[in-house]
Amino acid sequence: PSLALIGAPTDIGAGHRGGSMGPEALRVAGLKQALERLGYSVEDRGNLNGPVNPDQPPVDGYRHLPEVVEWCTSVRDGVRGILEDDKFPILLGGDHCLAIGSLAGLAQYCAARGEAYSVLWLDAHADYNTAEVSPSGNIHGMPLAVATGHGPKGLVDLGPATPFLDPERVVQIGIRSVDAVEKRLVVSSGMEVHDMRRIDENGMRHTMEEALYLLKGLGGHVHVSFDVDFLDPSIAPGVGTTVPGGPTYREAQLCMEMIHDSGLMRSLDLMELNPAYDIRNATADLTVDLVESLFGQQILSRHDAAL
Ligand code: DIR
Ligand code: MN
Ligand code: MN
Ligand code: MN
Repeated sequence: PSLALIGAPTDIGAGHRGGSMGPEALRVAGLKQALERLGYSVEDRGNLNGPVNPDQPPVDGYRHLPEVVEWCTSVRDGVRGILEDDKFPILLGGDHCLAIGSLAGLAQYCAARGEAYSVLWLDAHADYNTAEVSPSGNIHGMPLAVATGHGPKGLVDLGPATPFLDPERVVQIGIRSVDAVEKRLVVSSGMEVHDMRRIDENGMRHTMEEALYLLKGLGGHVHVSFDVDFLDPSIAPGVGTTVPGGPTYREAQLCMEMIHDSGLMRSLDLMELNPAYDIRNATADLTVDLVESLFGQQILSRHDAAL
């Protein structure tokens, strides 16, 4: 199918400033041209608009809640619009709170067609905090809790119903930073969490085989939400919240190649890239490199993209 890029240039949900420059860094790294080289037609819909970051402390456990609601509403409508045009949406973040918007847009689209959807969440963090347990109040640490129904009015009701994501349809890969109380919520959530311990023990290959087998069995649309801090900081310094011990370059490439080969992916978020922390745009370049694998680039044969 044809692909459509849409940028959400904001760091409204993060604790560090600079993620707002992520969409442009991905463009500078040649994301559109790389996908075109793989044979896709790619439309760049430009950037969404939203409120500036007021840089305020949390109120009632949330930083910038009204602004996050505004941004996520426009991301929801932008992503749903791309799906309704029968195109594959690629959201360029922006911090990971915006995934609330892309999941809500996808949920609306799928609900209108009686389809189900599942989520493959590539991240160092579980992103399952609530205001009550979050140590920061930053909403980028909360998107999966919100989508599964645990969060503030204004966000939990962005989809076709509350909740708008079934935790049994969430598979996480790469997790290695979960806050103290968040752990309990994650363990009882019903999400399938492949943390780094499991990747160490079973390897990326078996981890992805299990993850993709589960997603295939669940059926429906599969959304991939890629938080760039999933990657080891030695190869991906350009994020606000690095956590040591992430997937290596080879492990990340294999992960992306296996997602591609499964043929399951129908939409994508590229989140948390922060050029203010990057080194000569290397993390944006790496992200584009990994996206090429996600869309079918292989070392030798390049069989026709299954998408
Ligand atoms: C931490 C950091 N768990 C928090 N979260 C994320 O503030 O809730 N960093 N997602 O990227
Ligand atoms: Mn993260
Ligand atoms: Mn995240
Ligand atoms: Mn490349």
